[in-house]
Amino acid sequence: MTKTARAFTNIALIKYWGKKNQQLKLPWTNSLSLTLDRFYTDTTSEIIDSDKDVIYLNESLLDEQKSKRIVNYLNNTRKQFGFTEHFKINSINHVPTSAGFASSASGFAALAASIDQTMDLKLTKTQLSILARNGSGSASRSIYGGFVEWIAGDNNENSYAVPIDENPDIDLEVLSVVVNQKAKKISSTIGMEKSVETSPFYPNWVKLVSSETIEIKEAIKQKDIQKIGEIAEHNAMSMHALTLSANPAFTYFEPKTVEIIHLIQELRQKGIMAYVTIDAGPNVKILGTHKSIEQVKTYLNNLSDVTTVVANIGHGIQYF
Ligand code: 2P0
Repeated sequence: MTKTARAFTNIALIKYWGKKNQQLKLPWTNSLSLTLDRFYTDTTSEIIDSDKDVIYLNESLLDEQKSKRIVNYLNNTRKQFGFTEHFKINSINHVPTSAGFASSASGFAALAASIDQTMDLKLTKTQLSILARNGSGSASRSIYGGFVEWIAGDNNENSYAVPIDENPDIDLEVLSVVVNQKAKKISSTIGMEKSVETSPFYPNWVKLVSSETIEIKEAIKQKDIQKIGEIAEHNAMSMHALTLSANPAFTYFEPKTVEIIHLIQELRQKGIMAYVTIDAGPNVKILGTHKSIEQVKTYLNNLSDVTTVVANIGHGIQYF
């Protein structure tokens, strides 16, 4: 029986923004995320009698161009583990583009888990995190549920995620606010490369991440949602400052993104506890309690052209 591997996506509270090794996807800094329950990828892999992999995404066969990244990944995995089998991969993304999340985190985490299962590699969670990272950096964190830290490391064996608290008893929700579903002009891979190479603030970012990671871990331990939100918002804004200070400068923000940032600042003045975090795109994620997120939603309903989806804390890798 072919088992399905399910991985959930995650939102970084301390962002991963810059690699010191492109091939292995070794980051310059640690990062820390929250796994979410609403968005996930289900993947199966079957061994086929062929010298080519066949990849289906959402039930459509991918052409050579579109399957290139996955086939390269499978080639590297075959080389690394010393097997020669090829696969029919079936991957269903329950990460609607309408929710404004990238699917590479859940996608590569589910693929790594599925290959481990099919080839009976018996990888530990740490080894699985490394294998997921080789596909996409943020995927290393989707092996675990709850709060997860990716330890930067400096080689392929010591760069992996560790769980901070997989089942936190905390009233924290994430509201995803979609302002634009178009594909971004500058991929995160290119965006982080430009930031590392040209932003004069990059060395400061490395220092900032190291202190904010310590602070947010303490806030998580204390279940201090206000502190978690303050740190996450500041960290996200600092990441976007790297794009604005790159040369040439660029930004993922659109007018609506800025409008929502201002709205959340105003709502805080009114006593509503909500904070923003933004990835490599224009969509905004809002952190708050169940009550404050309900309040934020009523204000956002007055804005035109935005859709919202609420997520709670999600699990690590599952098989069924
Ligand atoms: C993160 N992002 O920590 C950061 C914050 C986007 C902004 O990880 O090049 O798809 O495949 O390792 O993981 C998105 O980048 O990049 C990302 P690659 P990835 O979630």
